[in-house]
Amino acid sequence: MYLDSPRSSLFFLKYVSLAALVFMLSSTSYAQDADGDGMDSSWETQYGLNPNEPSDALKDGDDDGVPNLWEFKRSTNPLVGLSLPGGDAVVDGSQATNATLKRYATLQEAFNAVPAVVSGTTTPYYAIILVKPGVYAAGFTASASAKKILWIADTAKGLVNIKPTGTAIQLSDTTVMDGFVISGSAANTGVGVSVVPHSSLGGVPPRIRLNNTVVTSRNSTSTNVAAIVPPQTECLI
Ligand SMILES: [Ca+2]
Ligand SMILES: [Ca+2]
Repeated sequence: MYLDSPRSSLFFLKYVSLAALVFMLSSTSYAQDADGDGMDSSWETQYGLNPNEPSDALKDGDDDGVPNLWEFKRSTNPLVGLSLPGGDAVVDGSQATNATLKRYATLQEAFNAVPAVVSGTTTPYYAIILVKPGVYAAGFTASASAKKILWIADTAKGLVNIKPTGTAIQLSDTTVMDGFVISGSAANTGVGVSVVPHSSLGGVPPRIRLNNTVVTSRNSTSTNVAAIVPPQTECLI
């Protein structure tokens, strides 16, 4: 059904076949992380990353849509585009939610469904959610739970447009979003992307990357202005 999109097809197939293994694809144990970016120094050196530069964690050297940090946490190769981890949930607004299939009608349901930690541990889990094309009338708020999530818009079949009336998205922990259009309704109220650090981060702003993502026509006080707040948050675009 997604065969015209090699990247999303592989992603989807891996999602189906590896869903049962998702909790096993977790933390590879390495000894040292000199720059504190979540990736072990020896792994970074092995794959040509900089073990003394934390900003490479959210970059995507092989352009497969999966940032280096997720490649490390999910034990895939950051230099090979066909080496992809399995997804944890699919959002499809055209179909009813079916938790057994890990398919959800809304972004919030998918956020709520993916795990925050590796099963049976306190180790953070790096989840991946694929979002099918469509106009989504509700975004999501991540304030309730600290979760590290990669959101990938499946743009092969069309636009993935998050278009609610109020604030579209509130992020509170490490997040990468790739391929989205976040736009305002006619009322044009609310912020596009709001960042509120989760209490467990001790006031440290989470790392955020919006890749191939457009935020437009959203602001709480004026019209036709994109808004990402607060501006001091580390945010790679
Ligand atoms: Ca690094
Ligand atoms: Ca990658």
